[in-house]
Amino acid sequence: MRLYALFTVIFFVATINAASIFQKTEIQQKVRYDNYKVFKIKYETEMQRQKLLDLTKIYQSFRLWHEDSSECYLMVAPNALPFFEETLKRNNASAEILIANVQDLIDKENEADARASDKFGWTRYNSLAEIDAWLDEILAGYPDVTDGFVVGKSYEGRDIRGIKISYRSGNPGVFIESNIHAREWITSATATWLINELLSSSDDLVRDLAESHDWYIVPVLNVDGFVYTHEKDRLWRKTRQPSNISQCIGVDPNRNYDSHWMENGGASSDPCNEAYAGPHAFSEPETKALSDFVASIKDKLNIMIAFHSYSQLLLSPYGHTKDEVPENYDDLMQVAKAYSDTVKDLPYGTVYRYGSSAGILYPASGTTIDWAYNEQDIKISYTIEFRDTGNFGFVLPSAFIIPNAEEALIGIIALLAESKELGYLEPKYI
Ligand code: 0X9
Ligand code: ZN
Ligand code: ZN
Repeated sequence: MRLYALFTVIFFVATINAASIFQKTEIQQKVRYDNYKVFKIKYETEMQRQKLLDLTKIYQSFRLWHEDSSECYLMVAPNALPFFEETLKRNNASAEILIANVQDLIDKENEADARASDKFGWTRYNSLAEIDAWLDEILAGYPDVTDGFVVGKSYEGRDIRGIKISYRSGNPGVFIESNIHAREWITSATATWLINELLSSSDDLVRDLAESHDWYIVPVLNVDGFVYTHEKDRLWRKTRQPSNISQCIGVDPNRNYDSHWMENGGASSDPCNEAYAGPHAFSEPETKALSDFVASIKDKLNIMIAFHSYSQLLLSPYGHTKDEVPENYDDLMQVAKAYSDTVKDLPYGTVYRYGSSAGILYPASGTTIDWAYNEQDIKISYTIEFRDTGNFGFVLPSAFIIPNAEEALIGIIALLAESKELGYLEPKYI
Protein backbone atom coordinates (compact mmCIF):
# COMPACT_ATOMS: atom_id res chain seq x y z
CA MET A 1 0.00 0.00 0.00
CA ARG A 2 2.77 2.42 1.00
CA LEU A 3 4.77 1.54 -2.03
CA TYR A 4 1.76 2.24 -4.19
CA ALA A 5 1.36 5.70 -2.60
CA LEU A 6 5.01 6.47 -3.22
CA PHE A 7 4.65 5.52 -6.85
CA THR A 8 1.66 7.76 -7.13
CA VAL A 9 3.63 10.69 -5.73
CA ILE A 10 6.57 10.09 -8.08
CA PHE A 11 4.25 9.75 -11.01
CA PHE A 12 2.47 12.95 -10.03
CA VAL A 13 5.71 14.93 -9.71
CA ALA A 14 6.93 13.56 -13.03
CA THR A 15 3.68 14.66 -14.65
CA ILE A 16 3.98 18.20 -13.29
CA ASN A 17 7.52 18.43 -14.55
CA ALA A 18 6.63 17.19 -17.98
CA ALA A 19 3.77 19.64 -18.09
CA SER A 20 5.94 22.59 -17.16
CA ILE A 21 8.62 21.62 -19.67
CA PHE A 22 5.94 21.29 -22.29
CA GLN A 23 4.59 24.69 -21.36
CA LYS A 24 7.99 26.28 -21.67
CA THR A 25 8.26 25.24 -25.26
CA GLU A 26 4.62 26.08 -25.92
CA ILE A 27 4.63 29.60 -24.47
CA GLN A 28 7.90 30.62 -26.08
CA GLN A 29 8.77 34.24 -25.51
CA LYS A 30 8.19 36.81 -28.22
CA VAL A 31 11.32 38.39 -29.62
CA ARG A 32 11.78 41.86 -28.14
CA TYR A 33 13.52 44.87 -29.68
CA ASP A 34 14.12 47.07 -26.65
CA ASN A 35 16.46 49.91 -27.56
CA TYR A 36 17.14 48.54 -31.02
CA LYS A 37 17.72 51.54 -33.26
CA VAL A 38 17.22 52.14 -36.96
CA PHE A 39 19.76 54.29 -38.77
CA LYS A 40 19.72 55.80 -42.21
CA ILE A 41 23.19 55.76 -43.74
CA LYS A 42 24.09 57.51 -46.95
CA TYR A 43 27.01 56.01 -48.77
CA GLU A 44 29.24 57.75 -51.23
CA THR A 45 31.41 54.86 -52.34
CA GLU A 46 30.94 51.21 -53.21
CA MET A 47 33.50 50.45 -50.50
CA GLN A 48 31.34 52.07 -47.83
CA ARG A 49 28.34 50.17 -49.14
CA GLN A 50 30.17 46.84 -48.92
CA LYS A 51 31.43 47.49 -45.39
CA LEU A 52 27.99 48.47 -44.14
CA LEU A 53 26.17 45.59 -45.79
CA ASP A 54 28.85 43.25 -44.45
CA LEU A 55 27.61 44.08 -40.97
CA THR A 56 24.38 42.21 -41.69
CA LYS A 57 26.38 38.98 -41.66
CA ILE A 58 26.25 39.43 -37.89
CA TYR A 59 22.57 38.92 -38.29
CA GLN A 60 21.61 38.98 -34.60
CA SER A 61 23.00 42.49 -34.25
CA PHE A 62 22.49 44.11 -37.62
CA ARG A 63 19.48 43.79 -39.85
CA LEU A 64 18.87 45.50 -43.15
CA TRP A 65 15.47 47.19 -43.31
CA HIS A 66 15.75 48.83 -46.68
CA GLU A 67 18.28 49.66 -49.34
CA ASP A 68 18.29 52.30 -52.02
CA SER A 69 20.90 53.07 -54.67
CA SER A 70 22.58 55.61 -52.35
CA GLU A 71 21.60 54.69 -48.81
CA CYS A 72 20.52 51.95 -46.49
CA TYR A 73 18.41 51.65 -43.35
CA LEU A 74 20.00 49.42 -40.76
CA MET A 75 18.56 48.17 -37.47
CA VAL A 76 21.25 47.90 -34.81
CA ALA A 77 21.02 45.95 -31.54
CA PRO A 78 21.92 47.98 -28.41
CA ASN A 79 25.00 45.89 -27.57
CA ALA A 80 26.36 46.41 -31.09
CA LEU A 81 26.18 50.21 -31.00
CA PRO A 82 29.85 50.80 -30.08
CA PHE A 83 31.02 48.53 -32.88
CA PHE A 84 28.60 50.20 -35.27
CA GLU A 85 29.93 53.66 -34.43
CA GLU A 86 33.48 52.46 -34.83
CA THR A 87 32.65 50.98 -38.25
CA LEU A 88 31.10 54.26 -39.36
CA LYS A 89 34.15 56.22 -38.25
CA ARG A 90 36.58 53.83 -39.87
CA ASN A 91 34.74 54.15 -43.19
CA ASN A 92 34.12 57.87 -43.01
CA ALA A 93 30.38 57.36 -43.11
CA SER A 94 27.71 59.12 -41.11
CA ALA A 95 24.36 57.89 -39.92
CA GLU A 96 21.09 59.57 -39.04
CA ILE A 97 18.95 58.00 -36.35
CA LEU A 98 15.39 57.35 -37.54
CA ILE A 99 13.97 55.13 -34.82
CA ALA A 100 15.34 55.29 -31.27
CA ASN A 101 13.55 52.27 -29.84
CA VAL A 102 11.93 49.73 -32.14
CA GLN A 103 10.12 47.94 -29.30
CA ASP A 104 8.40 51.18 -28.40
CA LEU A 105 6.95 51.40 -31.90
CA ILE A 106 5.86 47.77 -31.82
CA ASP A 107 4.08 48.35 -28.49
CA LYS A 108 2.23 51.37 -29.87
CA GLU A 109 1.60 50.08 -33.38
CA ASN A 110 -2.08 49.39 -32.83
CA GLU A 111 -4.12 52.34 -31.70
CA ALA A 112 -4.93 52.20 -28.01
CA ASP A 113 -8.73 52.02 -28.27
CA ALA A 114 -8.67 49.69 -31.28
CA ARG A 115 -6.27 47.28 -29.58
CA ALA A 116 -8.94 46.15 -27.15
CA SER A 117 -11.62 45.70 -29.81
CA ASP A 118 -12.28 42.24 -31.16
CA LYS A 119 -14.04 43.57 -34.24
CA PHE A 120 -12.42 43.27 -37.64
CA GLY A 121 -11.61 46.67 -39.08
CA TRP A 122 -8.92 49.00 -40.30
CA THR A 123 -8.11 50.89 -37.12
CA ARG A 124 -5.81 48.08 -36.03
CA TYR A 125 -3.88 45.26 -37.69
CA ASN A 126 -5.66 41.92 -37.89
CA SER A 127 -4.30 38.39 -37.42
CA LEU A 128 -4.50 35.71 -40.12
CA ALA A 129 -7.37 33.99 -38.28
CA GLU A 130 -9.27 37.29 -38.22
CA ILE A 131 -8.62 37.90 -41.90
CA ASP A 132 -9.79 34.37 -42.75
CA ALA A 133 -12.99 34.75 -40.74
CA TRP A 134 -13.66 38.12 -42.36
CA LEU A 135 -13.07 36.67 -45.83
CA ASP A 136 -15.67 33.99 -45.10
CA GLU A 137 -18.17 36.70 -44.11
CA ILE A 138 -17.44 38.67 -47.27
CA LEU A 139 -17.84 35.59 -49.47
CA ALA A 140 -21.15 34.79 -47.77
CA GLY A 141 -22.32 38.40 -48.04
CA TYR A 142 -21.59 38.81 -51.76
CA PRO A 143 -22.14 35.32 -53.20
CA ASP A 144 -23.10 36.50 -56.69
CA VAL A 145 -19.97 38.48 -57.45
CA THR A 146 -17.28 36.76 -55.38
CA ASP A 147 -15.57 33.40 -55.44
CA GLY A 148 -13.11 32.25 -52.84
CA PHE A 149 -10.10 30.34 -54.08
CA VAL A 150 -7.19 28.54 -52.50
CA VAL A 151 -3.86 29.14 -54.20
CA GLY A 152 -2.30 26.19 -52.39
CA LYS A 153 -0.79 25.23 -49.07
CA SER A 154 2.09 26.82 -47.20
CA TYR A 155 5.07 24.90 -45.82
CA GLU A 156 3.34 24.62 -42.43
CA GLY A 157 0.15 23.45 -44.11
CA ARG A 158 -1.98 26.57 -44.01
CA ASP A 159 -4.31 27.48 -46.88
CA ILE A 160 -3.20 30.44 -48.97
CA ARG A 161 -6.50 32.06 -49.78
CA GLY A 162 -7.67 34.55 -52.34
CA ILE A 163 -10.87 36.18 -53.54
CA LYS A 164 -12.08 36.73 -57.08
CA ILE A 165 -14.44 39.63 -57.61
CA SER A 166 -16.25 39.68 -60.93
CA TYR A 167 -19.38 41.56 -61.90
CA ARG A 168 -19.40 40.33 -65.49
CA SER A 169 -17.39 37.84 -67.48
CA GLY A 170 -14.72 38.87 -69.93
CA ASN A 171 -13.44 41.86 -67.96
CA PRO A 172 -9.70 42.57 -68.04
CA GLY A 173 -8.01 40.81 -65.13
CA VAL A 174 -6.04 42.43 -62.30
CA PHE A 175 -4.01 40.24 -59.95
CA ILE A 176 -2.89 41.55 -56.56
CA GLU A 177 -0.28 39.68 -54.53
CA SER A 178 0.11 40.99 -50.99
CA ASN A 179 2.11 40.28 -47.83
CA ILE A 180 4.69 38.05 -49.52
CA HIS A 181 7.05 39.63 -46.99
CA ALA A 182 5.75 38.67 -43.57
CA ARG A 183 6.44 41.88 -41.66
CA GLU A 184 4.86 44.22 -44.24
CA TRP A 185 1.51 44.33 -42.43
CA ILE A 186 0.26 47.46 -44.16
CA THR A 187 -0.05 45.39 -47.36
CA SER A 188 -2.72 42.96 -46.15
CA ALA A 189 -4.49 45.74 -44.25
CA THR A 190 -4.65 47.68 -47.53
CA ALA A 191 -5.66 44.64 -49.60
CA THR A 192 -8.56 43.78 -47.31
CA TRP A 193 -9.73 47.42 -47.26
CA LEU A 194 -9.59 47.44 -51.05
CA ILE A 195 -11.70 44.26 -51.25
CA ASN A 196 -14.24 45.86 -48.95
CA GLU A 197 -14.39 49.05 -51.04
CA LEU A 198 -14.73 47.17 -54.33
CA LEU A 199 -17.76 45.36 -52.92
CA SER A 200 -19.44 47.99 -50.79
CA SER A 201 -18.54 51.49 -52.00
CA SER A 202 -21.26 53.54 -53.65
CA ASP A 203 -18.81 56.02 -55.16
CA ASP A 204 -19.20 56.09 -58.96
CA LEU A 205 -15.48 55.88 -59.66
CA VAL A 206 -15.07 52.90 -57.35
CA ARG A 207 -18.18 51.16 -58.70
CA ASP A 208 -16.80 51.50 -62.22
CA LEU A 209 -13.39 50.29 -61.08
CA ALA A 210 -14.95 47.28 -59.35
CA GLU A 211 -17.37 46.32 -62.07
CA SER A 212 -15.24 46.72 -65.17
CA HIS A 213 -12.32 44.54 -64.03
CA ASP A 214 -12.00 41.00 -62.76
CA TRP A 215 -10.09 41.07 -59.49
CA TYR A 216 -7.95 38.31 -58.08
CA ILE A 217 -6.64 39.35 -54.67
CA VAL A 218 -4.45 37.31 -52.33
CA PRO A 219 -4.28 39.37 -49.10
CA VAL A 220 -1.65 37.22 -47.37
CA LEU A 221 0.64 35.08 -49.52
CA ASN A 222 3.29 34.32 -46.90
CA VAL A 223 0.83 32.94 -44.36
CA ASP A 224 3.41 31.10 -42.20
CA GLY A 225 5.64 34.13 -41.97
CA PHE A 226 2.68 36.39 -41.24
CA VAL A 227 1.52 34.21 -38.33
CA TYR A 228 5.12 34.16 -37.09
CA THR A 229 5.25 37.99 -37.09
CA HIS A 230 2.11 38.07 -34.95
CA GLU A 231 3.15 35.38 -32.52
CA LYS A 232 6.95 35.35 -32.31
CA ASP A 233 8.91 38.00 -34.16
CA ARG A 234 7.28 41.18 -35.50
CA LEU A 235 10.17 41.76 -37.91
CA TRP A 236 10.29 38.39 -39.68
CA ARG A 237 10.51 38.74 -43.49
CA LYS A 238 10.98 35.32 -45.08
CA THR A 239 9.08 32.04 -45.33
CA ARG A 240 9.38 29.47 -42.53
CA GLN A 241 10.79 26.44 -44.32
CA PRO A 242 14.01 25.18 -42.66
CA SER A 243 17.22 24.80 -44.63
CA ASN A 244 19.22 21.63 -45.18
CA ILE A 245 22.53 23.46 -45.00
CA SER A 246 22.03 25.98 -42.20
CA GLN A 247 20.34 26.68 -38.88
CA CYS A 248 18.79 29.78 -40.41
CA ILE A 249 15.17 29.39 -41.39
CA GLY A 250 13.31 30.67 -44.40
CA VAL A 251 13.74 31.99 -47.92
CA ASP A 252 13.03 35.44 -49.31
CA PRO A 253 10.01 34.51 -51.44
CA ASN A 254 10.53 37.62 -53.54
CA ARG A 255 13.83 36.16 -54.74
CA ASN A 256 12.47 32.66 -55.30
CA TYR A 257 10.52 33.00 -58.56
CA ASP A 258 11.85 31.25 -61.60
CA SER A 259 12.94 34.18 -63.71
CA HIS A 260 16.62 35.09 -63.93
CA TRP A 261 16.88 33.35 -60.53
CA MET A 262 20.07 34.30 -58.63
CA GLU A 263 21.42 36.37 -61.52
CA ASN A 264 23.49 39.57 -61.26
CA GLY A 265 23.89 39.53 -57.50
CA GLY A 266 20.17 40.19 -57.17
CA ALA A 267 19.78 37.66 -54.36
CA SER A 268 21.89 35.80 -51.80
CA SER A 269 22.93 32.16 -51.57
CA ASP A 270 23.42 32.49 -47.79
CA PRO A 271 20.43 31.03 -45.89
CA CYS A 272 20.97 33.58 -43.11
CA ASN A 273 20.65 36.52 -45.49
CA GLU A 274 17.32 38.39 -45.66
CA ALA A 275 17.44 38.08 -49.46
CA TYR A 276 18.22 34.33 -49.56
CA ALA A 277 16.97 33.02 -52.91
CA GLY A 278 16.43 29.46 -51.66
CA PRO A 279 18.14 26.22 -52.74
CA HIS A 280 16.49 26.45 -56.16
CA ALA A 281 13.80 28.49 -57.90
CA PHE A 282 10.32 27.78 -56.52
CA SER A 283 11.73 25.85 -53.55
CA GLU A 284 9.00 27.48 -51.45
CA PRO A 285 5.50 25.98 -51.62
CA GLU A 286 4.04 29.50 -51.41
CA THR A 287 5.74 30.89 -54.54
CA LYS A 288 5.28 27.60 -56.39
CA ALA A 289 1.56 27.64 -55.64
CA LEU A 290 1.13 31.29 -56.59
CA SER A 291 2.99 30.80 -59.85
CA ASP A 292 0.95 27.72 -60.80
CA PHE A 293 -2.24 29.60 -60.03
CA VAL A 294 -1.25 32.68 -62.02
CA ALA A 295 -0.04 30.54 -64.93
CA SER A 296 -3.41 28.78 -65.03
CA ILE A 297 -5.26 32.09 -65.58
CA LYS A 298 -2.56 34.10 -67.36
CA ASP A 299 -4.69 34.53 -70.49
CA LYS A 300 -7.13 36.51 -68.38
CA LEU A 301 -4.58 38.72 -66.63
CA ASN A 302 -3.64 42.15 -67.94
CA ILE A 303 -2.16 43.57 -64.76
CA MET A 304 -0.02 42.24 -61.91
CA ILE A 305 0.59 44.27 -58.78
CA ALA A 306 2.65 43.15 -55.78
CA PHE A 307 2.06 45.04 -52.52
CA HIS A 308 5.12 45.74 -50.37
CA SER A 309 6.34 48.26 -47.84
CA TYR A 310 8.05 50.60 -47.29
CA SER A 311 9.52 53.64 -49.19
CA GLN A 312 6.62 54.96 -51.34
CA LEU A 313 7.73 53.67 -54.69
CA LEU A 314 6.28 52.22 -57.84
CA LEU A 315 8.72 49.79 -59.35
CA SER A 316 8.48 48.28 -62.80
CA PRO A 317 10.54 45.47 -64.33
CA TYR A 318 13.34 44.74 -64.62
CA GLY A 319 14.68 43.89 -61.22
CA HIS A 320 17.35 41.52 -62.47
CA THR A 321 19.32 44.10 -64.48
CA LYS A 322 19.64 47.83 -64.88
CA ASP A 323 21.59 47.53 -68.12
CA GLU A 324 18.41 46.91 -70.04
CA VAL A 325 14.84 48.12 -69.72
CA PRO A 326 11.71 46.31 -70.94
CA GLU A 327 10.42 47.11 -74.43
CA ASN A 328 7.36 48.97 -73.10
CA TYR A 329 9.37 50.89 -70.50
CA ASP A 330 7.99 54.28 -71.60
CA ASP A 331 4.44 53.02 -71.16
CA LEU A 332 5.30 51.55 -67.78
CA MET A 333 6.67 54.93 -66.69
CA GLN A 334 3.65 56.80 -68.03
CA VAL A 335 1.28 54.52 -66.11
CA ALA A 336 3.38 54.84 -62.95
CA LYS A 337 3.36 58.62 -63.32
CA ALA A 338 -0.44 58.57 -63.46
CA TYR A 339 -0.51 56.71 -60.13
CA SER A 340 2.03 59.01 -58.55
CA ASP A 341 0.40 62.26 -59.78
CA THR A 342 -3.06 61.22 -58.59
CA VAL A 343 -1.84 60.19 -55.15
CA LYS A 344 0.10 63.41 -54.74
CA ASP A 345 -3.03 65.43 -55.52
CA LEU A 346 -4.88 64.01 -52.53
CA PRO A 347 -4.86 66.26 -49.44
CA TYR A 348 -2.24 63.99 -47.82
CA GLY A 349 0.19 65.08 -50.56
CA THR A 350 2.09 61.80 -50.33
CA VAL A 351 4.94 61.49 -52.81
CA TYR A 352 5.50 58.22 -54.67
CA ARG A 353 8.62 58.00 -56.79
CA TYR A 354 8.75 55.58 -59.69
CA GLY A 355 11.22 53.85 -61.96
CA SER A 356 12.52 50.42 -62.86
CA SER A 357 13.30 48.23 -59.84
CA ALA A 358 16.97 47.76 -60.53
CA GLY A 359 17.40 51.36 -61.64
CA ILE A 360 15.84 53.04 -58.63
CA LEU A 361 16.79 50.53 -55.93
CA TYR A 362 19.19 47.65 -56.38
CA PRO A 363 19.15 44.50 -58.50
CA ALA A 364 16.65 41.94 -57.24
CA SER A 365 16.26 38.76 -59.24
CA GLY A 366 13.49 36.21 -59.00
CA THR A 367 10.77 38.67 -57.94
CA THR A 368 7.07 38.13 -58.55
CA ILE A 369 6.63 40.96 -61.00
CA ASP A 370 9.68 40.13 -63.09
CA TRP A 371 8.40 36.58 -63.36
CA ALA A 372 4.90 37.79 -64.30
CA TYR A 373 6.36 40.15 -66.89
CA ASN A 374 9.04 37.89 -68.37
CA GLU A 375 7.47 34.47 -68.13
CA GLN A 376 3.71 35.10 -68.13
CA ASP A 377 3.50 37.98 -70.57
CA ILE A 378 1.75 40.35 -68.16
CA LYS A 379 3.06 43.59 -69.55
CA ILE A 380 1.82 45.97 -66.88
CA SER A 381 3.45 44.74 -63.69
CA TYR A 382 4.51 46.74 -60.63
CA THR A 383 5.79 46.39 -57.15
CA ILE A 384 4.22 49.08 -55.00
CA GLU A 385 6.12 50.00 -51.85
CA PHE A 386 3.59 51.67 -49.55
CA ARG A 387 4.08 54.16 -46.72
CA ASP A 388 6.21 55.41 -45.14
CA THR A 389 9.74 56.62 -45.96
CA GLY A 390 11.38 55.37 -42.78
CA ASN A 391 10.10 57.11 -39.66
CA PHE A 392 8.14 54.00 -38.79
CA GLY A 393 9.20 51.64 -41.55
CA PHE A 394 7.57 48.22 -41.22
CA VAL A 395 5.95 49.20 -37.92
CA LEU A 396 3.57 51.76 -39.42
CA PRO A 397 1.00 52.81 -36.79
CA SER A 398 -2.49 51.57 -37.53
CA ALA A 399 -3.77 55.15 -37.81
CA PHE A 400 -2.12 55.19 -41.24
CA ILE A 401 -3.91 52.12 -42.60
CA ILE A 402 -6.87 54.00 -44.04
CA PRO A 403 -4.88 56.92 -45.50
CA ASN A 404 -2.50 54.45 -47.12
CA ALA A 405 -5.39 52.37 -48.46
CA GLU A 406 -7.19 55.44 -49.84
CA GLU A 407 -4.04 56.36 -51.71
CA ALA A 408 -3.73 52.84 -53.09
CA LEU A 409 -7.33 52.86 -54.29
CA ILE A 410 -7.12 56.24 -56.01
CA GLY A 411 -3.71 55.33 -57.42
CA ILE A 412 -4.95 52.05 -58.85
CA ILE A 413 -7.91 53.82 -60.45
CA ALA A 414 -5.44 56.10 -62.25
CA LEU A 415 -3.12 53.21 -63.08
CA LEU A 416 -5.90 51.25 -64.75
CA ALA A 417 -7.28 54.28 -66.60
CA GLU A 418 -3.85 55.01 -68.05
CA SER A 419 -3.28 51.35 -68.92
CA LYS A 420 -6.60 51.34 -70.75
CA GLU A 421 -5.63 54.52 -72.65
CA LEU A 422 -2.50 52.76 -73.81
CA GLY A 423 -4.38 49.65 -74.94
CA TYR A 424 -3.32 47.22 -72.21
CA LEU A 425 -6.80 46.24 -71.07
CA GLU A 426 -7.87 44.53 -74.30
CA PRO A 427 -8.44 40.78 -74.18
CA LYS A 428 -4.98 39.23 -74.47
CA TYR A 429 -5.67 36.28 -76.71
CA ILE A 430 -8.61 36.09 -79.06
O1 0X9 B 1 13.50 43.76 -51.93
C1 0X9 B 1 12.35 43.52 -52.25
O2 0X9 B 1 11.92 42.40 -52.44
C2 0X9 B 1 11.37 44.69 -52.37
N1 0X9 B 1 11.59 45.63 -51.32
S1 0X9 B 1 11.16 45.23 -49.78
O3 0X9 B 1 11.67 46.27 -48.89
N2 0X9 B 1 9.58 45.26 -49.67
O4 0X9 B 1 11.64 43.94 -49.49
C3 0X9 B 1 11.62 45.40 -53.69
C4 0X9 B 1 11.60 44.53 -54.90
C5 0X9 B 1 11.68 45.35 -56.12
N3 0X9 B 1 12.78 45.12 -56.93
C6 0X9 B 1 14.05 45.58 -56.71
N4 0X9 B 1 14.39 46.08 -55.57
N5 0X9 B 1 14.90 45.49 -57.68
ZN1 ZN C 1 18.56 35.38 -67.44
ZN1 ZN D 1 8.58 43.52 -49.42
